Amino acid sequence: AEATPRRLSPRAAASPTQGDARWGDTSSYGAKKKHRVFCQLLNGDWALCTVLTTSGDESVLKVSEGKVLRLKTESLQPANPEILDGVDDLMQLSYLSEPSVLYNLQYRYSQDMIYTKAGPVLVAVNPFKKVSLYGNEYIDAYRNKSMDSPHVYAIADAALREMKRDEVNQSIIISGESGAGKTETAKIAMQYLASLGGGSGIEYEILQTNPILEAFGNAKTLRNDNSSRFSRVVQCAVGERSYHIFYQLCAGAPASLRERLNLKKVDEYKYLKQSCCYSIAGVDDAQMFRTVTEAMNIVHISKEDQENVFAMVSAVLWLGDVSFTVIDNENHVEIVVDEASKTVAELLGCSIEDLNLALSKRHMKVNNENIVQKLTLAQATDTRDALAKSVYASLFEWLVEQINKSLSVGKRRTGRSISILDIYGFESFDKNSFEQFCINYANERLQQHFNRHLFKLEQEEYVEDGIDWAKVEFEDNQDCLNLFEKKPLGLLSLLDEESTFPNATDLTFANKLKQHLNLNSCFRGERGKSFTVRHYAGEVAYDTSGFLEKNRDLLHMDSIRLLAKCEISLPNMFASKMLAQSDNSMSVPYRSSAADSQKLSVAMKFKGQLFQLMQRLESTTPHFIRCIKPNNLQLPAIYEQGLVLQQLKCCGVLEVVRISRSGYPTRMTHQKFARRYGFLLLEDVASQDPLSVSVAILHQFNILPEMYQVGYTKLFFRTGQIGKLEDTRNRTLHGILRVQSCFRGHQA
Ligand code: AOV
Ligand code: MG
Repeated sequence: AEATPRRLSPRAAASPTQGDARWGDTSSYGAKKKHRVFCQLLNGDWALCTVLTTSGDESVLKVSEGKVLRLKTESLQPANPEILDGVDDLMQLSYLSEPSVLYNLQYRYSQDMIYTKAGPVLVAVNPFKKVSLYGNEYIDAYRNKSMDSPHVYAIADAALREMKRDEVNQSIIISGESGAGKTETAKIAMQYLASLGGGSGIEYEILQTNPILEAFGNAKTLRNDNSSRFSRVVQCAVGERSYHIFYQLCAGAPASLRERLNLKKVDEYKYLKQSCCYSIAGVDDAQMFRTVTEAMNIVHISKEDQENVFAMVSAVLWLGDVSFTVIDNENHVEIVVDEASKTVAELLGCSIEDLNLALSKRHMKVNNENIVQKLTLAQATDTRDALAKSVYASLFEWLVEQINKSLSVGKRRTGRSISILDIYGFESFDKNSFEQFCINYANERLQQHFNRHLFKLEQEEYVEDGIDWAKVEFEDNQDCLNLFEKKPLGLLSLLDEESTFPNATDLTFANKLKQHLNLNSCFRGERGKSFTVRHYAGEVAYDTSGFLEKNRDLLHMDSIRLLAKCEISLPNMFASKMLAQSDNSMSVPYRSSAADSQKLSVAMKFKGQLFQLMQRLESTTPHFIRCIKPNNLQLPAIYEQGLVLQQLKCCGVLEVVRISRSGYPTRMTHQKFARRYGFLLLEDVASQDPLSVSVAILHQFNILPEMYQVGYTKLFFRTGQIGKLEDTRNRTLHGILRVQSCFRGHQA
């Protein structure tokens, strides 16, 4: 409400829409009386208002009832005509500026229409409350096409139809930031597909995997009470929790199991204690434990395997409590023989001596000679934590494998699939580390996939309608991908090279990057340990602190050998798998003399997995869903424009819009165009065919030849063109109405 004249905020000033012809001809826009325009308030939000008067370079605006503002006319952005309020596809907007897009999404959101299309992409704004858009009635309506407003169901349905029609595998790619609703959306898509089975059979079993995967793979974070996570066993920030299953097991295990696994209360474990957070509002962990075990029964994980799984969960918790005593004046250590170490040894099925050996010594081969190095307290603690992490990671992998096996046993397979990908989106924080580096690299790859797909779709439509395709420009992000992937002078190769030098530090790494990459247009060296990458979604400054350490993430051979020795089947199996992985580490075997773990670096593994994923996706027809988090409070009915805008950019939604803008985003059949605007013509065209009428309209209104193309069935327009015609049409209609009412006035 405290709107006063102001300059554009830095955020708005930096936006790609300002003065950018590709976004529509906003620069030539002059505020006319009664026009609807957007003005920017003090808090940076855009408000829809009406022009009362314009004089000189200033306009007087009505912002709301009784609220009037005087602003520089050039700071205003045009708004779309009222008939376009709340359209269900952003592509239908005549002005596609940032305020227009934000307004349209907000308009729909306030009416619980959380889904909107942006061309081929579905945008989903998290309602943070139950919305009545789901369930069998809706599923049926989308299946028999009696409903066609944008929806996850519509996407799942399209995937299904196209899979059958084209006999091609499909994928539904869901992205967005933490808490935006990716996992919920994935579940809604699964629900639609599962309903095909009529609520039983394999589809039902697939749905039942959700509670299991969430128990072992999700945790409470500050941004999301049910966040899909991947590494947080040994470290957890205040106010967050580790994986749900730890709390569920401690709260819900029956007495006999509790005794066998020697379970304590959650606040007695070091790993869980550090965050001072043990419960989630509205969630009953004991009840969830029963849900999880029930789900495990349904997907045929045997009671024995379940017990083994929980034994590993307990072992991980107890590992955190294993402590060390210093045995000499060089700070070398041995494990303390107490309840913690005894319990771990028992649960894993090894001896205390073996556990001690693995955690307090390191065996190395130097110049073909075996030597044993004693570990310091810090090294031993790291080794212990690395073991806990890898046991948990192996456990998760094993569970996924079991579930996949059990679901495919004896089941008929058609050979076609729909994959649902729930993947973290582009991240840009105040401080960005190795995690953001990997995530953003993955998103850069996905963005390329997305662009190419979009490009193909557009091309097909243009070719089909016989228009000149060469005039459409697309930007590619290949340069940024090269910056990451080029050998030997790309970010990933340089990181790996530096990771193999025992004396390298984060600073030497940063300097190396600056030395080799400073001429790359997507790269900029910063002071000290930082560098900036120009991503498709904007620039991100990375701090190299911890990069080398995180990239090495060594699990020492001693730990793997320990697991291999264990008598219990699970750890044993984990170890043989890790050994197999390290044996065929074809690329970049670690030459480091500091540790003889023949192991791929984290970045290389990540790249390998990403390539596998991309390969799989390339062979599918993709469907894209972009989830948006409208506020950070996880509360309903709060729509923060700045937050939404930033995500629209990061999710590539504004980019889709921009890409489409560089083509001919507005399409209208000859018939519809002639019907809608034909009456504006001065000459009589009643007898002419729609195409001739259309051409006459284009001429009369001086629409420049480069602003449109005439296809076989449709007219294709650059942005903003239809908006102009609509304005004229409205003015003319208003004129006619005025004349009519005047006429009626005279009659009276
Ligand atoms: P995420 O998967 O994108 O975050 P979730 O799917 O877990 O986010 O959604 C976060 C929360 O938002 C859920 O627990 C719900 O309370 C709410 N929510 C999301 N979508 C809907 C919906 N369609 N209807 C009602 N509530 C919804 V992360 O895994 O943290 O990146 O790592
Ligand atoms: Mg998630």
